[in-house]
Amino acid sequence: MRRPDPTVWSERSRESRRPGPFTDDEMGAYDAKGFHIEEGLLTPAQVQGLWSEFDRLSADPAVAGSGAIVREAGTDAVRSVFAVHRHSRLIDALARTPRILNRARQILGSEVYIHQSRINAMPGMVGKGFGWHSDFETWHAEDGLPSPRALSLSIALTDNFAFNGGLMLMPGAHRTYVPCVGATPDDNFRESLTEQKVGVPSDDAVYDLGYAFGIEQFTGPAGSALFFDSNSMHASSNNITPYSRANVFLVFNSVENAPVAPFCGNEPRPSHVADRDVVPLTPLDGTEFS
Ligand code: 6CS
Ligand code: FE
Repeated sequence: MRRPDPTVWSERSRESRRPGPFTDDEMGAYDAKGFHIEEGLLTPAQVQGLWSEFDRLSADPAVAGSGAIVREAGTDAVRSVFAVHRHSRLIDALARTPRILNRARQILGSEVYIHQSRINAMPGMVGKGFGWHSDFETWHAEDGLPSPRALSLSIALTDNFAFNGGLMLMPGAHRTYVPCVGATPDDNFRESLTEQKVGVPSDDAVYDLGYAFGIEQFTGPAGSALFFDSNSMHASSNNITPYSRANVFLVFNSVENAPVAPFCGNEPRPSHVADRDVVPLTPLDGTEFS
């Protein structure tokens, strides 16, 4: 179905347009493609700080006890750590850094909060990819977000190459919403975060979108950033190289897009995967994320 919603919400009406860090050209490109890539959003030192947090959180029994650690099927290797903004003051500060927070506000045209955060480790040799999907499909059906007024920021914690699972996106496909047939199993997240089988587009839909829009890939040195619309069609392949592809993801949702009852009819997902506490993020008091 054609997306009825805008992509850049601050353009809804000129007077509501939010100035912000993105230039008009960058906003135009984001509107058309559904994503924006830039190198050097973070310095190597800042990346190192996040990497240390990942190490700490991955080994923290309290984090594991909360269910926030997802391991690769059949191994002990960490696939994802969720709710990292809740367990790490440094990652909370990253989300509130003005030059990052204001980018999300500019695109979403409102105050924002974190719907979900995670570090996807994509470990070398054993990191499994993510099949083609729209995050919004899940966040609408299983978390109850009414519209795609949300975006993800993915920051590379290791060099992202074409060969070690770099995230692929179909430029422009975010304007098509692919309904997924079938009922959502209860507690689907217990399987979907390791391998998503439900709520993914049919092969025919992937063929149609792939041939219509093509594929681009987020690659770049550690510290590079990808901002992408919640309804972008994206995927990543298995990582059979020795080089892990670890990225931190912050999902900014508009405070005007608060979750309601999940549209699939199931109970809401747990807070470490979908935070239902809609409190606008306050910017750090001018101090840069250290
Ligand atoms: O279900 C979710 O929220 C997660 N699933 C995928 C495949 N991407 C977004 C998110 O991490
Ligand atoms: Fe995703």
